[in-house]
Formats: sequence, structure tokens, C-alpha cells
Amino acid sequence: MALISPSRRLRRTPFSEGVEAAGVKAYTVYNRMLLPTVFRSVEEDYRHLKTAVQIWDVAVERQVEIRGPDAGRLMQMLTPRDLRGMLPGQCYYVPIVDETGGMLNDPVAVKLAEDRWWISIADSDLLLWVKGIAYGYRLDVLVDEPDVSPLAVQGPKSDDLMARVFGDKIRDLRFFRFGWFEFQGRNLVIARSGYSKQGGFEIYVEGGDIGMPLWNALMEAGKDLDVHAGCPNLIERIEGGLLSYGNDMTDDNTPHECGLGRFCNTNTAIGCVGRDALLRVAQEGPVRQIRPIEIHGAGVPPCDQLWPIMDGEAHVGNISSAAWSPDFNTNVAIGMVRMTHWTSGSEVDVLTPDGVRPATVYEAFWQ
Ligand code: THG
Repeated sequence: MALISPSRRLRRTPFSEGVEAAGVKAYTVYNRMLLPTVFRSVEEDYRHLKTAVQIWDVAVERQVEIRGPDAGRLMQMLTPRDLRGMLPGQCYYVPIVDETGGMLNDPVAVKLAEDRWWISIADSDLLLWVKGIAYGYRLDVLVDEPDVSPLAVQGPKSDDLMARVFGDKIRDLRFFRFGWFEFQGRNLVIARSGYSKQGGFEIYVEGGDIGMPLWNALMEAGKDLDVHAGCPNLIERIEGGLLSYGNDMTDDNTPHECGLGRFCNTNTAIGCVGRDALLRVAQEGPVRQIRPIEIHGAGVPPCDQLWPIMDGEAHVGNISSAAWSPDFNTNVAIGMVRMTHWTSGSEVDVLTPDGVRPATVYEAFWQ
């Protein structure tokens, strides 16, 4: 593929200078911003993520900030997950659906205070939807994209690295909780979360000016921990079953099809957009669902379009993400499979660009 031309529409991040100095080899575009995808090689990055600690520029996880007396009401309109029990200091993974129950985004909601929330978005223009709903319902809120850029610290040595920069109290943070921690006189939200199954934190860096000072402080503090720049890793996130909006699901899918039914409380999420549609699909149950799929044989090319899943002449699903897994010595994949073939052990064929491959459908991801 040719190079991507830089321009103002394709935003750099507060950490881009560090990412470039670390020798980034490839980017993708996410929320109109640069997201690194490879540093050494996808497989080397994978091994390092599973054994050491990495610093990830995930500034592309833009925040939609909602502030004002109607903030909680607006949040509950946006998601079928019941937010009544959510306290300030908590993060929730929340499906966001449109009026037909179609997925618009799968962000992390961060409750800063009763009247102040961040929605840490995946790759779709959620700000426009949120502004439209706030305006249409005349809600008493301000909705904007603040100067907040997440920096993730991921990998088994994350606790040790973070404790050196932010103190031992960071170790007490529970999964999907956040606290306020000081860096150079600024208070930053830090959560135990992140787009990997290796453990770690996300620092919501408020104010781009401290982006590089923080990046450098983490790199300096972690020298003997073999800290390295990294990024969300394709192999690791498929093994762990972390979904990618725009790849594994679109607005054509309901949360139930995406296996996100456990994050929907449609009966009690009163006032949420798409509630009637979701009550219907929850009752009937989906007829296709996301599944882990093993594609047998040698490695596979990058999955940049859906690969049909076949049973003879019958088209029974599509693969949306796939990669060779060194740890499982096979190809791990994510696909949407019709109910006739979604039980564990179903044998199917996948039409890859390299030819037909036998494959097996499972019910639980690898990890
Ligand atoms: N962190 C933050 N923002 C994000 C992401 C993130 N925005 C974009 C994208 N990632 C949103 N998608 C996801 C997908 C999965 C998870 C988080 C965001 C995730 N899932 C865990 C799992 O499935 O095991 C835990 C879910 C739970 O139990 O609540 O972490 O990564 N800030």
C-alpha cells in the first residue's frame, strides 16, 4: 500500500513525537486521528506485551464530555445498560444503539461526578449523535470533545511501572475503577482498564502539553522493566475476544448479535433510545452472533474485508478479524455466525483471499 498524506484532517496526538522516536512502522486511522498498529512486528509486539510493559498512544479514544444537570439523564438515553447503580469513580463498558437497536459505538463510560461524564469512544462520530439528542430533547447539558488523550500502560509489569511514577496507591485500584493521581502539579484520571487482557491502566491525559513529559517519565522509569512503545495488538485482542467497532460490528448489528447482551438491561434502562427495538430482539433472541473461530492451516493475510463462512453452498457467516497466533499455533479469528452453525465444534469453510480453509467455530475466546 502507498503512504498516507499527512494533513490537518488527520490529527496527530500529544504523544506522536514519542511514537515516531520509538520507530512506529504502521498506523491506522481512527476517529480521524493516527493510531499506531506496529512497532517492531505484530508478533514481536505481541510477545513483548505478554511479558513486559508497553506504553500505548491511544489518544484516538476521544472523549465526549457531558456536563450539566441533565448529564445522567442523557447518558441513560444513550445506552441500554442500566446506569442507576453506577457511582463516580467507576467505568462501564456501554453499548450505544440507535432507534432500531443498531450499534453506534461501544465506548467506556467514565462517571466523573453526577453531572459530569466522559464517553471514551470507539471509531465512529458519536459526538454528533450525542449533540443531536441533547439539542432535540432540549437537555440542560454541554457536550463537547475536551483536550483529553488516553495513554495506556499495558502488560504484566504495568503495576510496577505505574507505582514508580504515581506511587504505590495505584496498586489498589480495582478493575474499571479510576482515581485521581498527580503528575507535574496536574490531577489526572487513571483507571485500571485497557484494550488488552494483559492487565494495565489508562491515563486520561488532560492537557496535551503534558503528553510528552508524561511519555518520557514513563519510558525513563521503566528502563529496567524493558518498557517499550506499543499499541493495541491484533493477535492479542482476537485471542481475548475484544471487539473492534467498524470491523467486527457495525450499525447493522444489535448488541445481542455482538455478544454484548450482558451489558444490556433493556427492561430497566428506562428512557434509552432504541429500547422498544431491543426489547423485541431480546425476546426473540438473535439469529446470528459473534463467535471465536479457528482457521486451520498456515498464516492468513490481513482481513480487510469480510471473508464468507460456508457450509457447502450455504453462506452461514463472515470472518471480520483474523491473525496467526504464536501461542495457540493456529489462526485465531472473530466472525458473525448464523445460529445453525454457532454451536461449539461446528466445522465450516472460510473463503480467504488465499483460498478455501477449513475452520472450527467455538463459544469461548482463547486468552
Ligand atoms: N479504553 C478506553 N476507551 C476505549 C477503549 C478502551 N474506546 C474505544 C474502544 N476501546 C472501545 N471498545 C472497548 C472494547 C472492550 C473493552 C473496552 C472498550 C473492554 N472489555 C473488557 C472485556 O471484554 O473483557 C471488560 C468489559 C467489562 O467487563 O466491563 O475492556 O479500551 N478508555
